[in-house]
Amino acid sequence: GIHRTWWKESSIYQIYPSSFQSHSPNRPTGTIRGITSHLSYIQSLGTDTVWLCPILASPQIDMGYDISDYRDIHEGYGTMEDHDELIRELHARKMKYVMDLVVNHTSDQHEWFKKSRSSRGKGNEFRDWYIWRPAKYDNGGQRQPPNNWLSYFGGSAWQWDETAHEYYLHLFAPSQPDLNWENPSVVSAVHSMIRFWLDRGVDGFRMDVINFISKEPGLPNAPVTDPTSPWQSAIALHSCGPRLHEFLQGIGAILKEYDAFSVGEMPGVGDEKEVMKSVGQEREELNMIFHFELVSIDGQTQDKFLPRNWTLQELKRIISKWQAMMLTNHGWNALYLENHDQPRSISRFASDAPKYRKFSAKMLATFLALQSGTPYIYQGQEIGQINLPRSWGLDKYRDIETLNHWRDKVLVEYPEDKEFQDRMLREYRKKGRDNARTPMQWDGKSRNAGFTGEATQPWMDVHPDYTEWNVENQIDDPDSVFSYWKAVLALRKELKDIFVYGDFQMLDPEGEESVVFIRSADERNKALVVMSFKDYETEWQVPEGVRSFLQCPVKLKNYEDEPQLRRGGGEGGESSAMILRPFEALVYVSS
Ligand code: TEU
Repeated sequence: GIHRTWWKESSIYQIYPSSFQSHSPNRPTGTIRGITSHLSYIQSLGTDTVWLCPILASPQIDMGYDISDYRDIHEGYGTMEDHDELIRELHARKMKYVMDLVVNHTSDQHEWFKKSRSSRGKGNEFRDWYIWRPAKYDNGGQRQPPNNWLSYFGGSAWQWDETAHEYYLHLFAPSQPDLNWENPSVVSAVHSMIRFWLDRGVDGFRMDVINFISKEPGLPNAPVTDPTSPWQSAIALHSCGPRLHEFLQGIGAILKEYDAFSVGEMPGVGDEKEVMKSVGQEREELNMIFHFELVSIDGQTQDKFLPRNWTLQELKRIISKWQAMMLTNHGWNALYLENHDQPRSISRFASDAPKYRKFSAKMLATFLALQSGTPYIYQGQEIGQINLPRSWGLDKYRDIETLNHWRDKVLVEYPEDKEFQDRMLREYRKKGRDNARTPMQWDGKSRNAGFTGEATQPWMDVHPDYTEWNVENQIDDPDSVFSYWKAVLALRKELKDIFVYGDFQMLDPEGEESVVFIRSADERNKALVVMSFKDYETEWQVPEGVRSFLQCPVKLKNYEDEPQLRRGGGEGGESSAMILRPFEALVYVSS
């Protein structure tokens, strides 16, 4: 059987500190004390581990994923004392605390980088802490970057530095230089920083783009996949390099000493052998990883804002692949549909039309939380928050990824093409990271939804639908999205032999309308989970071996009245089809 442990049974609540809660009425962003004030709320949802996006000192070019001091708290969020208090309060509630570990890169304002860039001389012991390379010169004698790698935030992944006349590598913004993990001093500095936080009470880490820390030696050019650009997506060359597992085991050994938890963010990873090296139980590297196959389903590889048509069949293939992979190899899944980099799941995978929003939210909660794995709920997801209003212009957007895309790509490559520009603006509203970054909607009455004081302009506007969609309205309403999340997370815990530790079987892999799976502990204890992904009525033909479930109690449903079954002509008059209403979700449990 599966090895039992707390982080498999846990549900994790992700907080975006900038947008959660300000403890003071005149702050434009959330604060750590604001977070501490809501721990009972988080616990009442049924989540018992909290992951905070970066809260360390940072110039905030990329919302804290650009750290300038690994041992200090970002001023706008509070102090070290506030942070100690948060940890104390979490532990007093028997909750766990997961910190964001960002060690593929630092901010260019970090002391290490300031020293590194100061000279190329032999005496500069920090020079080799980052990835520096001399320029190349083309036939016309023009200076060129060392290779053709594309940065995630647009343009070349190399930045020319005037001080010592070399380029440095930055897979993200130029203000986020990549650390050189080939240098043992970098590795030991990271290790000691990890210990520093574990000693302060941190229970584990979410590791930012952790598969990027080992790159292909020699940093060769990437193959040309986009002939219209000099810069090419190089993920195969800058991720999962030859020393990745050595580095992960180095970190893993420290985590083991402290019995600490880990989840690695791993864009571009999908190969079973590679995945199992990182999360295979016996390898002691990571407990679980975030993969990107599901959230990449609707975008193109070279540019996520270029839409891609997808089918429900593809979605089911991805789910089945990861469920089977982990269950057969004793790995473990991290389940997510939302985070601070992704649009809201209702808008993306179901429907945010007023008539369907609540059904969609509940259906997706069922879909996420009842798979095998540890579910991550991103702040606001539990009350059904949706993407930015269609009416918002770019002036309300804040994210470097979207704003760079507009400035460096759309305006440069399509300066006259009004139609393309409008199309891209619509795509930002579908996939831009800002969709998930509006402030948390606590109440419907005060001007900033209770996020900060009414006289303060928040760093990002509150979504105008807060008047209706907010925590206060939902917390005591048994029919709310919040109450449904609570119920589904409680059911998962109550029947953990089935929902946490049980097997997974996808039914009807080809069907384009619904997702149906079976979770089972053994022959007697199992559940049938049925979900419609359509905004119209559909019919699901229930296979013979599955029909007996329809006599079992319905443990969860998102429509008030009973499921609509159609009786077949056969003997016994067993039901043979289900009529599913828009975004209907049903959970039958046999035991
Ligand atoms: O994200 C890594 C990552 O792959 C994303 O940048 C992704 O490419 C993009 O969001 C999808 O469009 C992590 C953090 O979660 C993200 O917030 C940071 O910006 C990034 O790393 C750099 O630290």
